[in-house]
Amino acid sequence: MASRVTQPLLVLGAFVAGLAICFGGVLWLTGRIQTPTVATQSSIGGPFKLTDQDGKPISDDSLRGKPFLVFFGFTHCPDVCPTTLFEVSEVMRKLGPDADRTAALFVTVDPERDTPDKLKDYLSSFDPHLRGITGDAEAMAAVAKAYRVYYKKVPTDKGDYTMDHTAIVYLMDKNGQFVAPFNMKRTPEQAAADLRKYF
Ligand SMILES: [Cu+2]
Repeated sequence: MASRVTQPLLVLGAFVAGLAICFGGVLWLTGRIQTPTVATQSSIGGPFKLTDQDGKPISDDSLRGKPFLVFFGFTHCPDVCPTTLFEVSEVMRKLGPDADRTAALFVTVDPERDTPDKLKDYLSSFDPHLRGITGDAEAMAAVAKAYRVYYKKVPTDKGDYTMDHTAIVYLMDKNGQFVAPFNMKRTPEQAAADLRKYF
């Protein structure tokens, strides 16, 4: 299977390691990064005005003062997204009451199917601090671009489709500035302790 990658990505080694594409339940890592454009940290992320799983507006402004995690995915994802959301939920659980001092966004790359209702239903299986983010196709394309997230619709056999997408958890600081990819390959305790440093 040809690897499906990607717009110019980042210089950070961690990003290379973190670039995972989820397709048909298979997680694979790829080292095929095209000519890197040098991305400064501040060039990742940025302003957005979208809709959460309750149908309420959510913007970067509304998150000011809290460090937050951002993960792009889609509710029909067979493997990578639910795994990651489970891991993020564990981190939130370890934070206890302090989880209110942070936020975790699950931003859909499949707004066609991931309506607020669908996101709400899906996220009911995970920690309540997770917020599902959707919007129209254009707005989602813009936010994905801002985070340098690659995604692509891939038809499946039955006339259905799945999505390839970048699967990095981004850590943003309380000013909404990108810090680093958030390392999920450690215990929830360690990850929670790391996140606390940005309160
Ligand atoms: Cu996924």
